[in-house]
Amino acid sequence: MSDKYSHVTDYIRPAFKDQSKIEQTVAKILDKIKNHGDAAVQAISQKIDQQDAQYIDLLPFDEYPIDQSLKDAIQSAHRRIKKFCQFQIKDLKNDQFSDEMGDFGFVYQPIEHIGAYIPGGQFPLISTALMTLIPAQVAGCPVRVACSPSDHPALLAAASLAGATQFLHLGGAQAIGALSYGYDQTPAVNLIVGPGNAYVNQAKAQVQHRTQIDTLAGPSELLIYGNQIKQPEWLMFDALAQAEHDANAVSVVVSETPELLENLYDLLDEHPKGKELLNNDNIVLLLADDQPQALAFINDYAPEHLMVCDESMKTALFKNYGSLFIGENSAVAFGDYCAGPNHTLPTAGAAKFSGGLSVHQFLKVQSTQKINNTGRGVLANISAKLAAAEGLTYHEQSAEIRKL
Ligand code: HSO
Ligand code: ZN
Repeated sequence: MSDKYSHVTDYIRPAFKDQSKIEQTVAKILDKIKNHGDAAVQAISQKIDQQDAQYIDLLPFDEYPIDQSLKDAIQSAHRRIKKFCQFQIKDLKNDQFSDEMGDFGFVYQPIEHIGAYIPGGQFPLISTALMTLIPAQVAGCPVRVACSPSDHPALLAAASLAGATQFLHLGGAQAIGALSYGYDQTPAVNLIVGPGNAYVNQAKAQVQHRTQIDTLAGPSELLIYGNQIKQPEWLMFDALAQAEHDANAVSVVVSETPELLENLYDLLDEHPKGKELLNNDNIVLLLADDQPQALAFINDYAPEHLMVCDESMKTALFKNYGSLFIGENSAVAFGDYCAGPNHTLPTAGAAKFSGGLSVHQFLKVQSTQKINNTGRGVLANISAKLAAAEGLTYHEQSAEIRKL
C-alpha cells in the first residue's frame, strides 16, 4: 500500500471533539433563557459576542448599498432556488377520497412560525439566507424570523429578498434559545432551520423537545468517487472548499485506481493548503478493491455531498447522500450558491435517514375524516371490539353509544 493513500476498510469517520463541554455550556445558556427570558438573551449575547441582541429593520432589496454585480448574483441565485422549491411542491395538493363510510383526506398546512439561523460569525453566509428563507416562503409559512450574528449588508439584502418577516441580529446557542423560547417581538417558533457551529447545533439538539429542527449539522463533508478524473485540479479546489468551512471538515476521495489517487496526492501536496489538509486528515484518499467495495463504503459513509465523476454511472447505486453531484461540471460550490437544490444538508451519516432541507419540511401533513351514518354503524362495532380488548372502557362507550 502506498503512503499516499489508505484503504477504504481502514477508514472511520472522525468523532466530534469536546462534545460534553459544549453540551454543558449550551445547557446552561438555554436554562438561563428559559428562566430569565429576554434579559438573559441580552446578557449572554453581550458576554459571549459583545453584541446587542437587536432587531434590524429590513429595507427593500434594491435599497441596500451593495455592488450591482453582487445584487445581480443574489437575484439570480434567488430565482434558481425559488424555481427548485416551486418544482418540489408543484404536485403536492390536498386530497381526499370518499367511500361507503365517509370522506377521508389529508391537508398540507404550512408551519406558522419558523426561525432561520444564518451563520455569520466567521463568514456572512449570504447564500444560507436564501436557502433557508425561500423554501419557508414558498411553503407559505406566515412568520419567518431570520437570526444571524452578521449584519453584513449583502446578508440583510438576501434576507429581505428571500422574505424574512423579522431580522434578529443575534448568534450562537443564545440565538437558538431566543427562537425556541421567544424573544421580545419574536414568538417562540415551531421550527428552526439552518446550519451553525457546534454550539448552535448542540442548542438545536437540546430544544428538540419543544421545537422542531431540520437536522443536526456537523462539520462539512465531501466524498468524491471516480476512476477517470478529467480535471483533477477542479476536484482539488472542491476538496479545499469544504475545509474552508470548518477545521474539522473532511473531503474523502474514493477510487479503485491507485494511479489516480497517487496523482491527486501529488497535486495536493504541491499546493500549500492541500499539503496541510492532507497532513491533518482533512483530505483523505482511499483505495477500494473494486466497485462493490467502493459502493459499500460510500453508502455506509453517507456523505453530505457526494460527487460522482463518472456521469454514466447509475445514480440508483448510491443510497445515502445529502446531495448528489453528477459529473465534474457539477461543483459543490454551484450547489452551495445557486444551482437550485438546498445546501442545508445532513452530515455525520445522517444522510442514512434524512435528505436536505426542502419545502416539505415547512409543511405539516394533517388528516381529516368525516364519517357518514353508514360509517357510524360499521366503525362503532369495530372500534368497540378493539377498545374492549385494550381495556379502554370509555373508548368502548364512545363507540357503543354511536351504534345504530
Ligand atoms: N457548503 C455549505 C454551504 C455554503 N457554502 C454556504 C458556502 N456558503 C453546506 O452545504
Ligand atoms: Zn460550502
